[in-house]
Amino acid sequence: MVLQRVFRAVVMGPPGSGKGTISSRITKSFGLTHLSSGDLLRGNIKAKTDLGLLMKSCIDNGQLVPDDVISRLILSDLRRLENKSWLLDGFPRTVSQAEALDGVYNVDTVLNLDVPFQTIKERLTSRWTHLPSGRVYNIDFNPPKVAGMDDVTGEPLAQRDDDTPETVTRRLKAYQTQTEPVLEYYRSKGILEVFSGTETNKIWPHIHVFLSKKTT
Ligand code: G5P
Ligand code: MG
Repeated sequence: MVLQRVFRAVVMGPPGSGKGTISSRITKSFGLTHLSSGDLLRGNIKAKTDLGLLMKSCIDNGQLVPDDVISRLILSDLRRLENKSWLLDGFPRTVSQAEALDGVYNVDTVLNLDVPFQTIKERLTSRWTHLPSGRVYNIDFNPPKVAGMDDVTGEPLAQRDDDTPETVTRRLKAYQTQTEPVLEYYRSKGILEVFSGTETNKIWPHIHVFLSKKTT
């Protein structure tokens, strides 16, 4: 589908709720540019930039990185996407980040993936990621064609350092205390759309119908 106007969306949801998985389906179907704050930070860690080295322990411990750091990073990337439609994944994650985004751009819609915490814990320990692109796999749900290798590049997959059971628990806590208030923020603006479920394949058709209507 070709978008008829510039469309700006945010996908929210707890760690492991399927934001990355849904984002790749949205970009394939609707042609938005996907920007993931987590992928951006992991890219910096991999490239051993000053910022990456500074933020690594924060991320490995399951804590959020400081608001000003991530806001600056994302907003400067968005500047490159002037007049393009985009989908933000993992940003904003605090009310202060949402306010920073609001100061510069109008967001058309916020999709919230409402997936129970119990479902999430099981998923994350069996996740494998192609770090350069952010493509995600799961041993049970969407295994790669060749075990341990990315479908597109054939490069090796890795497990994220923050996918251990203890760190996942800390990430879920950070989500409850710091990110859930962002849902209220967008609800009060009338742009929050909630999609509840335990399976991405069942949530996806609802998102597809919703976005098809929204983007025409
Ligand atoms: P990230 O990278 O933003 P999280 O914790 O928000 O990380 P995460 O872990 O990337 O989110 P996701 O994208 O929501 O999860 O989920 P996913 O990867 O698509 O799916 C998870 C797994 O489940 C995959 O293996 C997938 O294949 C599988 N799966 C999907 N659907 C199904 C299904 O229906 N069934 C089954 N069985 N499996 C399924 O952030 C990381 C860190 O970066 C920092 C923080 O430190 C954060 O902890 N950070 C920020 N800090 C401050 N502010 C920000 N804005 C920040 N952004 C990132
Ligand atoms: Mg993700």
